[in-house]
Amino acid sequence: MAIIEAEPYPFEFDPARASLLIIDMQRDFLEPGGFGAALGNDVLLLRRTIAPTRRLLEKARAHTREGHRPDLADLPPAKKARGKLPTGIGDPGPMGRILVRGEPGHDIIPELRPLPGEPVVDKPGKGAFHATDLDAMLKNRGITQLIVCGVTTEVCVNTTVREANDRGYDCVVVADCVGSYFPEFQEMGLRMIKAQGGIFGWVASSEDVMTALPAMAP
Ligand code: TIU
Repeated sequence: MAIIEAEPYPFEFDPARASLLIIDMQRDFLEPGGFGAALGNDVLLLRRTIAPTRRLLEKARAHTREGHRPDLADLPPAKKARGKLPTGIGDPGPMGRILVRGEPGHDIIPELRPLPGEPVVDKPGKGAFHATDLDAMLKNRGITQLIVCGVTTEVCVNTTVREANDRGYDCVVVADCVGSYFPEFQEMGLRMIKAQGGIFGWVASSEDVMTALPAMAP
């Protein structure tokens, strides 16, 4: 057992039961011409998360990707219609069809590219547990604690942490490894998780997680 200095109080970290979960660090969210940009966002705001996430990745790894089947059979019509976007999910853009599996924009960004054999969970929703094998994969490996990085703080990261909390996982969200297109949502997205005695989980810095990580199995 190791301790991660975290808010609202120190996290009792059990490396044998912990997994690093990196949410949707995809070109479609972090590079110009993808879904994040189609929504009207400055995608460069998310890039400060890359270097600290890379440092954590050298210790332990598992990724998610938001995206849909090429035939869009798993895309709810409500999700497609949302925002009335001129270029939306499934439409062609500079990085291929937006948020479609197999397209360049759907790839994890090159800086964090998964290693061969590394678990990658393809998810059609914002939460990583909805319509995926993630819960079974974690349970089969005896994982009860998640160290969570990725984008965006208030959308896919928050949704996943809430889903994980309801399924009995303890989550530590790494503040400098999660990012939002909106600074106020970054702040509030983290405050919501750790408020009320850690109602959904803990928040820690990558430095404090790194200090505890040497004990974690790769
Ligand atoms: N739009 C936005 O902030 N996020 C998403 O659509 N997906 C994820 O957060 N991955």
